[in-house]
Amino acid sequence: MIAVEQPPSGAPQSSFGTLYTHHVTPRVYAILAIAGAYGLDLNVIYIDPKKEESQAELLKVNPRGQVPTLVLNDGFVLTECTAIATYITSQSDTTTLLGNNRRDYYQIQKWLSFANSDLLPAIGGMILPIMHLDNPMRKNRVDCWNAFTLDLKVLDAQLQTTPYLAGQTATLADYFTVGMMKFGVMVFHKLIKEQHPRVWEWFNGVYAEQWFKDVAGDLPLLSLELPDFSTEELCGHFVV
Ligand SMILES: N[C@@H](CCC(=O)N[C@@H](CS)C(=O)NCC(=O)O)C(=O)O
Repeated sequence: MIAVEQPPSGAPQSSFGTLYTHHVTPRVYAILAIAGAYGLDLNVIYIDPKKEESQAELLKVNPRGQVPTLVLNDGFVLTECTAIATYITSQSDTTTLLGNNRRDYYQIQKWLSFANSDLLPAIGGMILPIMHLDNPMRKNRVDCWNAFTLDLKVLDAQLQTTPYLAGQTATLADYFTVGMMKFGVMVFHKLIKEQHPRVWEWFNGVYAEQWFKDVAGDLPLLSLELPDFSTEELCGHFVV
């Protein structure tokens, strides 16, 4: 028998913020359950992605148009389900759900990342087609192109507001993201430089830190003949 541990109660009872979600999304179950168990007064807005007006409401707070999105009452916006789940859980200062020590905490972060970026896409990729539902996963290069260009806009919007992703100083978020972007920049440097000069400036500034560059290596900017990734014609031809 599997014993399911109940989250302890005792969190503050004040109005907390608004959570945007879809009616069915596995990314939100734990967030809503823990918020409920901790008595957080969360206003939940169910977005219907098929309805333009509804989706427009979400786009006002998250240009990526994704759920979950958490908006606190002071206007602070948090996206990414793992960050939201951790934030909601940490509202109880007696919680045991974040482990007993720092090692536990980082193991928990590992499992959140694993479940979100490996497990769920694998399950969705199998089940959604069976249910004849649109598969929002990155199924071909057109999808990836659309996601990438939108992600650049999200980075740009943040970097217009703060010098680094999480504020005034460089953090793990910057080095981690720059590392993730290396090969994208090597191939799409022209686009980034022309359309997102602020992202280009930030990327190069972070990459230039000698201790980072020593590990990440040189950054050759390639001149490749690229297809027009945005064209519909690619659908079906270049499935990856
Ligand atoms: N990286 C985001 C992904 C969120 C995400 O893809 N949410 C889905 C619903 S579970 C969504 O909003 N899909 C619509 C879209 O990508 O346009 C996270 O981990 O929270």
